[in-house]
Amino acid sequence: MDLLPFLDGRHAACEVSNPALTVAGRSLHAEELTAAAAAVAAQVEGAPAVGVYADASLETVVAVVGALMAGVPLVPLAPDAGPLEANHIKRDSSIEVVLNTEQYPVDVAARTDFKPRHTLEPSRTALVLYTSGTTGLPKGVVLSASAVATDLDLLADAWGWTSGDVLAHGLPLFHVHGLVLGVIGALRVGSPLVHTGRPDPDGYAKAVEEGGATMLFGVPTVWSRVAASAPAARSLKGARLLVSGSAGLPVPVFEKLRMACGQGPLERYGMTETLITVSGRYTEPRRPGWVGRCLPGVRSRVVDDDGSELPRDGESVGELEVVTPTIMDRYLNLPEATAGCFAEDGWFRTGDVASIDGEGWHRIVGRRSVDLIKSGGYRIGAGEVESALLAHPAVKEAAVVGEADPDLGQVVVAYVVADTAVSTSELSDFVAGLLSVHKRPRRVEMRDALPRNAMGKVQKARLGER
Ligand code: MLC
Ligand code: AMP
Repeated sequence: MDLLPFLDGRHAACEVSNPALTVAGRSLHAEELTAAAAAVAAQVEGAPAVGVYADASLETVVAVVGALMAGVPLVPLAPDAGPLEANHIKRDSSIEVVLNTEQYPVDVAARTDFKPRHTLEPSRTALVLYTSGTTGLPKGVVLSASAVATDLDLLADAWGWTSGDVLAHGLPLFHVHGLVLGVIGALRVGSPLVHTGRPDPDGYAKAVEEGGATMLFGVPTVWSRVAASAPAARSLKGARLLVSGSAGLPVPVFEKLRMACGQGPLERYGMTETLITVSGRYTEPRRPGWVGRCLPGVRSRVVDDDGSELPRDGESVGELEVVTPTIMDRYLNLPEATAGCFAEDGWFRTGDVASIDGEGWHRIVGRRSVDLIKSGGYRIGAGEVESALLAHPAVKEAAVVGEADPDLGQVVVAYVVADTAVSTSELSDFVAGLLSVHKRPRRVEMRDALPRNAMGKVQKARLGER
C-alpha cells in the first residue's frame, strides 16, 4: 500500500530542491531519504518486527521509513525509556533489533538500489505503539497500514494539508502525535517537515520565520508556552494553521494566541487506539473548548453507566464511544484487554467523558478513571508509577494521582509511606530511571499512612488531606 506515496517518486515533494526533511538542524532531500531508508529496508526485510530508538534525529525518521518500506512492523522506544519500560517493550513485542543504537546504527548517507519484495498490504501491521493503561505495564497498540493511511488522508482533507505546506513541530517521535501525524503524515502528504528538536517557542518561531513553516503541531503545554512568549506568538502570524491535540487546550491559551497571531489553534481529538477521530475543519470557525466533529466515516456517541445513549444536546455528559475505520487491530498479546475495551455492539470505549451537541461538535470534559494521567500531553498510568515506586527498597506504600497544573495540564504527584529515610528527589529520580523521565512524579509527599476504605482500597480523592 502506498502509505508513503512520496517514495515512489510520484509526489511533488520529490521535484522540489528544498529538503524534504530537517530534524534538529540536519536535512535530507527526498532522494537521499528514499535511498537511506531503502538501505534500512534491505537490512530489516523479513523480520517479524523491528525497534527504533526514537530520539529526535534524522536517523529515527530514516529507520521509520525503512521499516515501513520493508513492511516490517515498527516499535518505537522512547529515548529515555528506563530498563523496566524498555525491557518490557522488547520482550512483549519480540524485537531483536533496535535500530539507531550503537549495535544497529542508521547511516543517513547510505545508498542502495534495493527494492523491497513486500508491499505494505493495507491489513499489515505498520506500527506497534506502547501506551499506558490504568494498571500494569504499557500495552502495545497494533495499528494497520490502512488505519494509519486512512487517518492521515482524513486529516489532510480536514486541515487542507497539501504538499504546498511546510509542517513544523518538535514533538517526541514515539507517539501518535509526533510520529504518525508529524512524520508519516508529512511524508504521505508530501509536505516538507521541519522538526525543531524540542517543542520550544523559539524553535517554532524560527521554523516559521526562517523555515517557511505554514502548519504547526503542538500539545497544549507547547501552545501555552508559545502564548506566554510575546515575540514567539507574534511570529506565528506567518503560519496558515496551528493544530492542537493530545490534551484539552485551555480557552485562555486559545484566546491569547488569537490576539497575538490572528488565530487560535484548531483542535482535534483522538487516542493511540483509535488514532484521530474528531477534528475541526480549517474552513469552519473554531470553537474554543470544543474539539470538532467526527471525521468522515467515524461515528460517535456518549453513553451513561448502563451503556444507554445520551441526547446530543451539548449538555449531557457520558463516556464517549466511537466506531472508526482507523481503529487499532488489537492490544498485542492481550486478547482480554482488547475485548474489554469494546462495548457489546462493537463500539470502542474511549474512557473519556464528553458531550456532543446537536451539530455533532464534541466537548471533552475529563476521563472516567483517575488512574490515567495526562501530563504535557503524555499519557501516564498511575499503576505503572506506583509499581515503580514500590520497587524502591524504602517504599512501603505508594499512591499516584494527577493534579491540575497550569503548564502541564496535570502533574504526577506521589503519596508515599516509607520504611526508612529517603528523599523525595531520590524517589522521583528512581522512577525517571526505571520508566522514563516524563513519568517521574513532579512532587512526592511523604505520609505515615494512606487513607483507605473498609476494604483496604486507597481513597485517592482523600490523598491531599493531612
Ligand atoms: C529532568 N530531566 C531529567 C530528570 N528530570 N533527566 C533525568 N532524570 C530526571 N529525574 C531532564 C529531561 O531529560 C529533559 O532533558 C529536561 O530535564 C526537561 O524534561 P521535562 O522536565 O520532562 O520537560 P517538560 O518541560 O516538563 O516537558 C514539556 C513538554 C513534554 C511539553 C516538552 O511534556 C512533551 O514533549 N510533551 C509531548 C507529549 C506528546 O507528544 N504526546 C502525544 C501523545 S499521542 P533534555 O536534555 O531532554 O532537555 C496522543 C494522541 C493525540 O496523545 O491525540 O495526539
Ligand atoms: P494517547 O493514547 O496518549 O494518545 O492519549 C489519548 C488521550 O488523550 C485521550 O483519551 C484523551 O484523554 C486525550 N486527548 C487527546 N486529544 C485531546 C483533546 N483535543 N482534548 C482533550 N483530550 C484529548
